[in-house]
Amino acid sequence: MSMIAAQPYDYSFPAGRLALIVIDMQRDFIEEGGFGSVLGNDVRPLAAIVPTVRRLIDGFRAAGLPVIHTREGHRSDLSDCPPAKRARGGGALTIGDSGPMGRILVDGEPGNDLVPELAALPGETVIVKPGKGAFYATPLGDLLKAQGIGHLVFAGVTTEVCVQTTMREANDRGYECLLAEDATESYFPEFKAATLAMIRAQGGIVGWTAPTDIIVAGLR
Ligand code: C5J
Repeated sequence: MSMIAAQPYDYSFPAGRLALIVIDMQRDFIEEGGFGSVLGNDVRPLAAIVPTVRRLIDGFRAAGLPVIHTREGHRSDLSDCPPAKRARGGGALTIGDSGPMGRILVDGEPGNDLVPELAALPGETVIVKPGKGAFYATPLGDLLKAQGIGHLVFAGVTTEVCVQTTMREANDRGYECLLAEDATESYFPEFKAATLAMIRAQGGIVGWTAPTDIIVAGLR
């Protein structure tokens, strides 16, 4: 087993059986005019983690380990978007409406693209997900099973919504989950801090956390 110094205690993983899941590093959340900013958020803290996420991705690529990207996106007819989700937010624009980067949170629209610095390489998987969790209504679980992966490192946005939801989904399915502390971000610093704390509380009830540099060093 290989080991990464983490909280609440060291994270062990079998070499070659670890994958990185990068959650929703798409323009909708990170650039002005997307879903995040339409909801009234300041997107700059999320944009600031792009170089750190890139360092983590590069570490996995250099180690020959899988990098899986997700995007939160709906079909253009919104048949996979519950009316309750569409109604939420109360802003001027909502899911499916046309904004400065095309239709908001719709697969195939410019705003749904990953930010260019974090674009998937040919051969890397991109999961388009209609929910906050990446296992719900996607092939992610089958894909991981087929590759024999039981250990997952997480990065991306937002910490307390799509990242945490996916980590909890993964945890319930038996995956050992490690969150890269500085490669995830929230529009609300207090929500990020609380999420990191609750993940690693009670002996790692949802998983582990560690800084990106420590994780990358542990892959070598
Ligand atoms: C949100 C996400 N916050 N990717 N999505 O609606 O966290």
